[in-house]
Amino acid sequence: MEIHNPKSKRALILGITGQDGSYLSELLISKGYEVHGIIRRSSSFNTERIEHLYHDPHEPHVRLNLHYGDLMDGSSLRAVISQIQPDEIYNLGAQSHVRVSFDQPVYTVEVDALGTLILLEAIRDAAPRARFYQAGSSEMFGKVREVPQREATPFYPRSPYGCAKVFAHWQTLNYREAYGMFACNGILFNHESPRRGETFVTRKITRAATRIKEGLQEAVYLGNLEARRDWGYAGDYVEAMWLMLQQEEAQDYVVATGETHSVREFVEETFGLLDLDWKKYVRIDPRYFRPTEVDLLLGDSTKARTLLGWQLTVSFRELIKMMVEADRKLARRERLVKESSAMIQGA
Ligand code: NAP
Ligand code: G4F
Repeated sequence: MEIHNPKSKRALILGITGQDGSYLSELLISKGYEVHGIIRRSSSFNTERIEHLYHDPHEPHVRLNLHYGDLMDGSSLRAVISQIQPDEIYNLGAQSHVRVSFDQPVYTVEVDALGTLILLEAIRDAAPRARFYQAGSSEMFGKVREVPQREATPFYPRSPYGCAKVFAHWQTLNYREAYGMFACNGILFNHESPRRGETFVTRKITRAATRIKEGLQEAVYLGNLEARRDWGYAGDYVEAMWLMLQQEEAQDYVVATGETHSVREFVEETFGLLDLDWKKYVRIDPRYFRPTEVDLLLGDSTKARTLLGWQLTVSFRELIKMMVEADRKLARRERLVKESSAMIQGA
């Protein structure tokens, strides 16, 4: 199987400020790519996860190039794509929180479903030969029709977010078949890291447990502890995205660990690493339950492992340890800042 020489290839990333965008940028830069990203204007900085990769564009060693744009704004996307002429385009941009999608269903569908279509149209118009990656989700399997879930498993989405991702999946596939575009869907199961957004359950747990350990917080409020997820490490998953775009033929792939664990197990493991009895600190709040839940996710990534040669490097327990260690450092810093400001006030 031929792997194209990535030297001096140009990539454009939508969602570059998010968890996956930051890991993917690091990966592509390490492979010698010229990386471009679309960012949204916000009233305060939202580029914390990629600050370490950013260099002054007037310096010769510039590695990361940022452009203002939005998935809802086709003209800005078309202009950037037309100017850059990327070899590869990764659509990681989304309102990605499932619970929030019940509160903002129309907005979520606009960005995640319609936004993908707007982007596909811009690519078809301005750079039809660019290779395209669409960030699909195991949330599309929803009320699962078979266990484990694989590429051929029928979708049964259980949230506005899941429905929007199903639309984007089929549009991507349709652009591949209708216009011969090199467009791939990655059907990625949950993947986490120390850079995970703080309102997703894994990070919420590691952040809370380490703050409790440092005396900064007394309890954490969670929803459904019985839901089961197939959790992997984000750094491994962006490698799969890249591999998909290096193949001779565009296809869709499931990316998963093949292990499933409950939220309760995640809690037990996290608090256990900190020598804390989780039952003393975890409270249940109905606010965090969803109108419809995805009870069980377990992926079969045989195709990705066989055709892409994709491999996992971080296990469930190693992932939790990595997140706990990073959040412990953060909590220690927070405690020190709090203590020194108390000392200054008392002086
Ligand atoms: P994330 O941390 O929430 O990042 C989402 C990114 O999308 C952010 O950069 C955000 O920008 C950007 N974005 C939001 N609305 C946008 C818009 N209207 N136009 C352009 N960009 C917009 O998500 P993630 O965990 O990295 O996930 C990356 C992608 O994979 C998402 O599409 C997600 O749905 C999908 N996915 C994630 C997982 C997972 O477990 N992490 C699993 C399956 C699929 P701001 O910083 O400006 O908000
Ligand atoms: O961490 P979560 O919010 O992730 P969820 O809903 O599985 O979605 C994530 O993974 C998808 C892939 O399957 C992505 F497509 C999506 O973008 C996102 O990255 O919730 C995981 C589970 C759920 O069953 C939820 O009900 O944890 C349960 N949970 C229990 N208490 C909680 C909480 N979830 C959150 N966010 N907050 C809680 O307090």
